Amino acid sequence: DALVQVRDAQRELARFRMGYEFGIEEMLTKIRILRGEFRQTHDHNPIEHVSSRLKSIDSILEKTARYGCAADPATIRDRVLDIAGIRITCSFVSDAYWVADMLSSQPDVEVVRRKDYIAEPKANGYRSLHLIVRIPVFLSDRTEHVPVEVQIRTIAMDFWASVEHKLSYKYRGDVPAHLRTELQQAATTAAELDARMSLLRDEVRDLGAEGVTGTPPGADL
Ligand code: 0O2
Repeated sequence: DALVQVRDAQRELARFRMGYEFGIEEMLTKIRILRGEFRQTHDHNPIEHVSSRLKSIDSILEKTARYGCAADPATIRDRVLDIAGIRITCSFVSDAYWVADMLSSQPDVEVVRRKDYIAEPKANGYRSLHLIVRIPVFLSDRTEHVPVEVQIRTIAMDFWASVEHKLSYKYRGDVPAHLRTELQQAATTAAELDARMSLLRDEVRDLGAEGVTGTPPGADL
C-alpha cells in the first residue's frame, strides 16, 4: 500500500545518500594521508583546513528541477555531481595545484571534470580550483563509483568566496552594482595578496637553502 511505498522510497534514498557519505569519507582519508605524510617530510603544511558537506535531499531536487531532468537515483547520479562536496583551503596557490595533482594522480581517482577558476576567474571575481572526481566505494554487495566535488582554494580565495556568498544570499543573487564592483576589486586584492605571499614563501625557502639553523619564521605557514 501507499505507506509501504513511501517507506521503500525513503529507504532507497537513504541508501543512495549513504554512497555519497562514504565517498566523502574515502576522499577525507586520502587528504588526511597526504597531510600526515607532508607533515613528516616537509617543513610546512600545504593544507590549512578541510571541510565537507553532503547536499540535502531538498537541494538535490532543486538542482534536478533546475536542470530539467528526472529525479530518479540513476539520473541524479549522472547529472548532479556535487552531492558530496569537499573544500580544501591552502596557504599558497602552488599548494592548491599540488593538492589537486596529488589527488588526481591516484589510480582509483577518476577526474571527471576540472575547472580552473584560478587561471580563469569568474566574471564576479570568484577564484578556486574545482575537481569532480569519481571514486569507488566498496559495499557488501556492489561497488559504487561516487562523484565528489573537490574545491581547492587559498585562504584569501576562501575569505572572498564566503563574503560573496553571504552578500549573494542577502540580496538573493541580485547584488547591487556598487557592491559587485567592490567585490571585483576585493577579488583583485585577494589575488595580489596570494602573489605577494608566494614571494614571501620563496624567501623562506631561500633562507632554508642558505643553511640557517633553527626554524625560520613562517616556515610552517
Ligand atoms: P553550494 O551551496 O556551495 O553547494 P552548478 O553546480 O550547476 O551551479 P557548475 O558549473 O557545475 O554549476 O558549478 P561550478 O561553477 O563548478 O561551481 C559550483 C560550486 O562552486 C558552487 O556550488 C559554489 O560552492 C562554488 N561557486 C561557484 N561560483 C561561485 C561564486 O561566484 N561565488 C561563490 N561564493 N561560490 C561559487 P553551489 O551549488 O552554487 O553552492
